[in-house]
Amino acid sequence: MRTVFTTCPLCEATCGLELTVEGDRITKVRGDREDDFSKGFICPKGASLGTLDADPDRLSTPLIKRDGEFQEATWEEAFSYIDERLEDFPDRNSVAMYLGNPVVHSLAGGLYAGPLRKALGSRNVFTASTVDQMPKHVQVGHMYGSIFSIPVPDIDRTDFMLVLGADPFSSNGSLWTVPDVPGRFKELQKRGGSFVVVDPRRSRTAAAADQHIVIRPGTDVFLLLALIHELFRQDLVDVKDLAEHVTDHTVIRERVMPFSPEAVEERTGVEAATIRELAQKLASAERAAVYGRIGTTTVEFGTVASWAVDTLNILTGNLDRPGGVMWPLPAHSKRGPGKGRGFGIGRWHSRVKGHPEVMGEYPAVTMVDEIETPGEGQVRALFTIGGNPALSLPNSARVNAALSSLDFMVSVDPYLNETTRHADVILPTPPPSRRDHYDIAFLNNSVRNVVKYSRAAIPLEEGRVDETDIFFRLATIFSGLGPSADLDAIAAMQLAGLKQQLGVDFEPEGETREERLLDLKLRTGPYGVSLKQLLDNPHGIDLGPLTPRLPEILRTVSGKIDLTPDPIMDDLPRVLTALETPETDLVLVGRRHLRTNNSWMHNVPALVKGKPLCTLLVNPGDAQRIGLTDGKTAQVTSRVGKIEVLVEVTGDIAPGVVSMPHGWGHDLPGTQLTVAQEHAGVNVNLLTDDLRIDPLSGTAVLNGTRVQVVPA
Ligand SMILES: Nc1nc2c(c(=O)[nH]1)N[C@H]1C(S)=C(S)[C@@H](COP(=O)(O)OP(=O)(O)OC[C@H]3O[C@@H](n4cnc5c(=O)[nH]c(N)nc54)[C@H](O)[C@@H]3O)O[C@H]1N2
Ligand SMILES: Nc1nc2c(c(=O)[nH]1)N[C@H]1C(S)=C(S)[C@@H](COP(=O)(O)OP(=O)(O)OC[C@H]3O[C@@H](n4cnc5c(=O)[nH]c(N)nc54)[C@H](O)[C@@H]3O)O[C@H]1N2
Ligand code: SF4
Ligand SMILES: [Mo]
Repeated sequence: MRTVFTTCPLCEATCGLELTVEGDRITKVRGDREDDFSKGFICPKGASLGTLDADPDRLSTPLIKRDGEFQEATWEEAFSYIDERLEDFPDRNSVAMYLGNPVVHSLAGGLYAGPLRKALGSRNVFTASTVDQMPKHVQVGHMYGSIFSIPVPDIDRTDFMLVLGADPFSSNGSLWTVPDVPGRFKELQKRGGSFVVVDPRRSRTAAAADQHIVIRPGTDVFLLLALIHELFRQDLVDVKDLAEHVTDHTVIRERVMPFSPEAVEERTGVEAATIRELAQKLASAERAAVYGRIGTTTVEFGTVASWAVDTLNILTGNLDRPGGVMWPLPAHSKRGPGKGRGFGIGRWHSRVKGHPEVMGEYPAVTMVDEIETPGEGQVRALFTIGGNPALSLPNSARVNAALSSLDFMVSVDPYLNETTRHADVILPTPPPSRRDHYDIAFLNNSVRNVVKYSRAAIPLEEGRVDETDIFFRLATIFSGLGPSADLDAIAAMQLAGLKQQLGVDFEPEGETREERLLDLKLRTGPYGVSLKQLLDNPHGIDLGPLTPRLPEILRTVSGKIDLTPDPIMDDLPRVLTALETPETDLVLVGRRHLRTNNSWMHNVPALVKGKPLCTLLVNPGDAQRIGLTDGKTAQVTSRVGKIEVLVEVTGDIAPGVVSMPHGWGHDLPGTQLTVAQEHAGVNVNLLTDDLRIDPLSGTAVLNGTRVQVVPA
């Protein structure tokens, strides 16, 4: 029996875990109380890591589909087969790649997802970002010059927080790495601070808040613009120390003129007086932070709403200031200021619908167009890497049909699920316990500067291939080096090149290629920590509270924060048109439950037991009007589809709104998910509309889908 300290890889909170390991099994999981950052916090998902890890449905060997049947294969066979089959697709754009959420949670993804995309050399790259946070990347790209410069609420030092379209008590934070969200909000209240939640549903976060403002879905943009309007009207704008770093802020006043509290009152369902008070609260707080998530990004005006969130933080002088919103500084990041090249989209456009490229990818919703539409450059092969587009993308029926029409498909994924059943080759990734962990992505969003590295808790079995090696191997295949190139030699060459580029003369240390690369990044990073130091500190190293980063962080050409980027300003007329278009239909929104993780953790018995989680929340008034009964089934219809789902009547959801979680619908044939199949639920994305996007970022509209509901 051994005790191993590691980091939970399941969500963005990055909690420290204390694992008890017996033989090749995790027999107990606890929150690591000595982890300086998470201080022992753990949620039901983290607590079930042992079961997830040992899930008998996990694949352990590659599968190759021959004559419609999956057969076990060796790794050599699988890689050779992929290499051979790729010869059928000389046009690289006919090979697409879809990268999903878990890619951001692994060292493999952090180090090699970029090179993998590059090696493929196809313009048809899609990721879960465009069903999620892409508006935020685009907005910060335009304002600060770099897509990853997303400021995070400094919750531990703030006095007031405004949370829109997020339920961090359930999601544990997103684009905001903040272990123990409930504890930190409680601390905020204890020291006399308060927080307000804007949500059409009384979420767990809304229930704990000092004030819950119920809003009509998809209308946060109007509320946010009205708040900006009020700051100007009441003369509450005060950019404080930001003055020297921002372009002229007074011009914003003109831009938001049409969006008075009175003008947006009806459309948002939020009373003008409430909006005025909220503006005062925000401006009068000593230190305040505005935070918007899924309900502000996967909507029609995601980019403008994201701009408005940061603009509120700037106009109240709360950007880059303790207790406001701040930029973390990861230990592996490059030291010092970089070149100000600015940011733009549309370096190339998608073949079928002419969507501009954003961050080198196209909107995930257009993947089906590229697969379905004949002609030169038509996508005929697909690599899915840690993604389940068959459930996670809007208009899933169309997605599934498109996936089944492909000539060749490869999935890098531990499960035979709704997506990978369409594959010709599945390359299974090892369970979490068998891999080294370092959070490349989330240290960028962390509420404290921390750093931690953990080696695999249990050694990888003989004959298994690590995910880092799968990515690296695929990259060499894409690069034309064949299925058996010498990865060590290539990595050594790359490391030498990087050393030269960074002008270092020390030899990076570590047992693996990835460790040596990480050591090089860390030692040349802003704190100069080494891999060895991290290995000596299994609970992580605290590098202190966030510190101001202006102007060093800016990458705009002007060297200033662009407060009024043209693409965003040019979208305001569209916002105004929408404001003037009344909307009375019943609309559908999403939600998350603490015991779920998108589509792929419903195979863990402890997480799906009890009351069904996949229900349609309906307000009692609506239920009565429509004739729906709690515990009975409703038929829900949208432009794209029709489903039947269990009804839960509750006053927690606003009138005129129904809510359903995503990631369910595990009753499709050809999968191997024993537990999930018994708790199948229904796929909400059979209703969401693939034609609705935020054009500035290509992000799908997943909240505010018009639906008709009747008793089934
Ligand atoms: N209606 C609606 N739809 C939504 C959302 C919503 O709010 N409403 N949310 C959207 C959001 S925010 C997101 S991020 C997307 C997620 O969309 P996806 O990323 O497409 O889907 P996931 O459900 O996260 O699926 C993850 C896949 O990775 C596999 N996997 C698990 N662990 C690993 C691993 O270690 N390595 C590899 N290679 N694979 C692994 C799983 O088996 C699964 O197939 O869904 C989006 N879809
Ligand atoms: N337990 C759990 N944790 C997760 C995940 C999970 O599936 N389960 N997924 C992870 C992923 S990939 C992500 S991206 C994050 C997302 O993290 P969050 O953004 O915190 O996600 P949600 O819990 O879906 O919260 C969104 C809230 O927005 C509300 N909402 C819907 N539409 C609107 C609207 O138009 N306006 C407003 N103001 N509110 C609206 C919903 O009612 C819901 O309460 O969570 C991550 N963490
Ligand atoms: S909150 Fe997230 S990181 Fe923490 S234990 Fe739960 S799933 Fe893991
Ligand atoms: Mo996400």
